[in-house]
Amino acid sequence: VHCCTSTGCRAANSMGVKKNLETAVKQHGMSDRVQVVGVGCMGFCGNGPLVEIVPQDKLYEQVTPNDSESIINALNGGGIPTAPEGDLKHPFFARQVRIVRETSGKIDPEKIEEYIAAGGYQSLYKVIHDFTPQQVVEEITKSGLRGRGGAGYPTGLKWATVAKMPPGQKYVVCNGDEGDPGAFMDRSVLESDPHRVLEGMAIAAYAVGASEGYIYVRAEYPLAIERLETAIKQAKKYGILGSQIFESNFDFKVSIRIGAGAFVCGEETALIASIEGGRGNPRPRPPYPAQSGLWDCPTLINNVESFANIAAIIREGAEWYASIGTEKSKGTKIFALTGKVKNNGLIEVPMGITLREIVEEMGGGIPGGEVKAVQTGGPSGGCIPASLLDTPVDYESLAKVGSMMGSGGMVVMDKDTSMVEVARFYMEFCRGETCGKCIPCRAGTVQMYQALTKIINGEATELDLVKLEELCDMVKFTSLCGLGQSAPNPVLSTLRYFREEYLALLKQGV
Ligand code: FMN
Repeated sequence: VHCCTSTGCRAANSMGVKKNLETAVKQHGMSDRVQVVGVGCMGFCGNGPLVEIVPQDKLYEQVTPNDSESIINALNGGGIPTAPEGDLKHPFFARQVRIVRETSGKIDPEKIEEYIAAGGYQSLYKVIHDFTPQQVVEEITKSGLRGRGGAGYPTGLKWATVAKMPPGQKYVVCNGDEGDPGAFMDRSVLESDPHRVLEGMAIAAYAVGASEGYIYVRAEYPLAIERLETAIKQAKKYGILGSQIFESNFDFKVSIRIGAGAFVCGEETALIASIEGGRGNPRPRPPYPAQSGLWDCPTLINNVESFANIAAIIREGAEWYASIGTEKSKGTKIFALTGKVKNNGLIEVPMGITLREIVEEMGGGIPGGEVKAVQTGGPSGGCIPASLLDTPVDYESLAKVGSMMGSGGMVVMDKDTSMVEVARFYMEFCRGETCGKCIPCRAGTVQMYQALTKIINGEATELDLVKLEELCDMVKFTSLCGLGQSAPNPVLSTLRYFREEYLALLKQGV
């Protein structure tokens, strides 16, 4: 009996459900046949707490502690569970292709033995014994994997750059800062399968010649931190992290660094400054972290989901991975599907699937309503109108329609949503999160916020709208880092597709 113990279900008291399931198993005298396992995220977070009966493939949703007894009683051949039964054949589950999340919700994230039993750490063993570091870089390059942290930079190319730097101290850093509103993919991966991320980091370290690594996780993710700590301890005990891994000459140790909840600290140069103990401010690039990063040493920084793809690529081969997705966007992507859509939660889908398939088939559409827009890419992304729902989800197509893949937030909006309010919401976020180091972003986000408020209050004229557009361009092209460079995107995309909503709020005259 699998019971989700990740943050989403925990918030709805899945720990109470698990405790009562355990008691019921004992009371029914089934302890010799039935085991209650606390597993990671199953993905259907909006309908939690979730309980799955394996191997019967039965899913129960919105389970309360009071339902637990009836679930175990039914297993024992008596009665029907009082919790609603879910449908594992629903497109929400059936259309997923699980690579990163292949064992999420299926194993106990606090037990390394379960990860190993599911094939975990075999890829690390394989590269250490059968691959040269250069062959690992070539394999990742051939797979076509691109960074899942937002920008989609080719992972193999980044690894090659760090590998080519002269031997000496190098670092591998995992970016688990995940600050976008509406995004919780990386939290779920860290909570549900911490060893998968550690394995990816260790393979990367072997490939680029690093012996030390850091995982930067935001303090708002206490369960992810706790499970990572446990995972690191267990891996050390098994000789999988530390010195002479798998009795080879390869050493790799990993430490956790806890962020204090600043969105800008997810930007790679700010993240490096934060790990070094300084203020999390970005700096101009070049030099890129791959050339000069942590303590001026070559540093490989990848996102949680990027690292979590690595073990499967090594196990199944680059060609297999490259056969999934589109010509330029390979593999799968996890999205946090939220907003007005019926089915809320995490989905892992092949690149190239359309927004319509995600929102209408998997998400079940908007009950009794119509989709007005889908926001992707968080505060750096944009709002895509319903007329473009047939857009394939890949890096290039999303950029073409004025949004971006981003890290995986996907918020569905209905016709009651004011798009000007949406633009102001993201601008309020950026205004609060700007580090203040460069003037365009520090002053620009405040001024854009003020301009949007003036429009919403019905006090702006057409001239104010023109000024807002000029301001967007200025901030976009002159800010120091990606935060400012992309902060105008939600305004620009809503102006592009929903201009009439802005115009309707303007007062006459200049
Ligand atoms: N990348 C992440 O992986 N997680 C984040 O939370 C994150 N936040 C960012 C916030 C800002 C303001 C900016 C400009 C960038 C952010 N990035 C984030 C992107 C990182 O700078 C970097 O590109 C990424 O970690 C590289 O990993 P990847 O190649 O695997 O995507």
